[in-house]
Amino acid sequence: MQEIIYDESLVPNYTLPDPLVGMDGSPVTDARGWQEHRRPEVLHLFEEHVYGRTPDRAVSVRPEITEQSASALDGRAIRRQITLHFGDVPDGPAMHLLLYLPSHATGAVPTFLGLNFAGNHTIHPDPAIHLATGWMRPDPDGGVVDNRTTEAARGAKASRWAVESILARGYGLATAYCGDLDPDYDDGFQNGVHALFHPPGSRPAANGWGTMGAWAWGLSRALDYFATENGVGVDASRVALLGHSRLGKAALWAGAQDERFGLVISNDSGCGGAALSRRCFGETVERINTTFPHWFCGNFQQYNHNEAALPVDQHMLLALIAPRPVYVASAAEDLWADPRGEFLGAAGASPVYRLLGTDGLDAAEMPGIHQPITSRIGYHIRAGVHDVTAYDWERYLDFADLHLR
Ligand code: GTR
Repeated sequence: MQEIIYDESLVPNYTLPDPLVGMDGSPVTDARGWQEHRRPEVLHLFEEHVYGRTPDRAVSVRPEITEQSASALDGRAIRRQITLHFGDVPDGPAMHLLLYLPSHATGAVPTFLGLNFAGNHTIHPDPAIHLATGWMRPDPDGGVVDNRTTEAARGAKASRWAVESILARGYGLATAYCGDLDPDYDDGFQNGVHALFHPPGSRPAANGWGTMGAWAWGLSRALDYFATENGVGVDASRVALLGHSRLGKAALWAGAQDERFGLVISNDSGCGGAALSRRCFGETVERINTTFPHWFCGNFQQYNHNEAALPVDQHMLLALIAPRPVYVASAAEDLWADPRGEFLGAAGASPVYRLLGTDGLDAAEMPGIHQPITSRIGYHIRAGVHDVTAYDWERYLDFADLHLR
């Protein structure tokens, strides 16, 4: 296994693939060349080599509103809990969405959408939130017993979800437990939504989707629902996707594939997210593929300790979101996620954003701590550890005010 590098002077020399030069060597010189030729090519490269191909076969989705209240959170919110049942089989996979909307909203509102790690009931102490069902990874914050969540976990992750601030600033918040879509362990792709597409016992091909693909797929199904159910109160043209860490990787992949998402936020997404793989700083491709062999596609394993052979790097994932606003955030003590690599990922996407007529990332150098950049590619690094904090949310709300209103 490669040594873990936490020292800038040990970062190997590398050359990034140019997002604006096609595989055949031809330069991309205008928006049309990007949109019609290079963008599909780059998307295909990420499907083949990194995340795997998301099946395009449609499955039936049956929405069911399981609970709602017009006066949740002391009258501040409208709360809806909606189950999206996938496929026609009874007891098939289902995604349980929790939606809060500002109670003072008139009409559909811009809404943050993000998966959570430990169940909807962990994001706020609100006693009406349904307890998550299904397999759950043990949690350092407690509340998980025998891989099932319990009442003790209610509100345990509330510090990561600035629900009251989001509502006060006129936004909605929608979330679902990532394990509804695919439980986060290597089970040979038998459970979660993979089971809808693969006969029992079969594995996806070497370019088939893994867990990241399943999580991203679910985010798009939530957006489908918001787009078709006008009455639910979400403005589907202004949905800001957000994810922390592994769920930040999934948010970026969802935003790259599905151009309906209006804004995408990566919070400390690191390796396989916003950070450049070629830097080999902190978590590497080899380490992530070893610890989490189910996250990416089989082909990604070829790049273990072999990053230079990748036809892409993560700046090109961010470029796939162009010209839509994207925000990359780092934490100074989160070296595992390579803050500088995340910044350089954002910087590397900038030429595509500029080609498409935006200001891209308006920074020549990596900014200091707590000096947010708010151009079309946004970026900040805050003090502290791998987490989502009130500081991060304030920046995301400011960024959404600027770019999503
Ligand atoms: C780590 C993993 C990271 C990141 C993180 C998280 O164990 O190595 O890539 O995803 O988990 O999701 O918090």
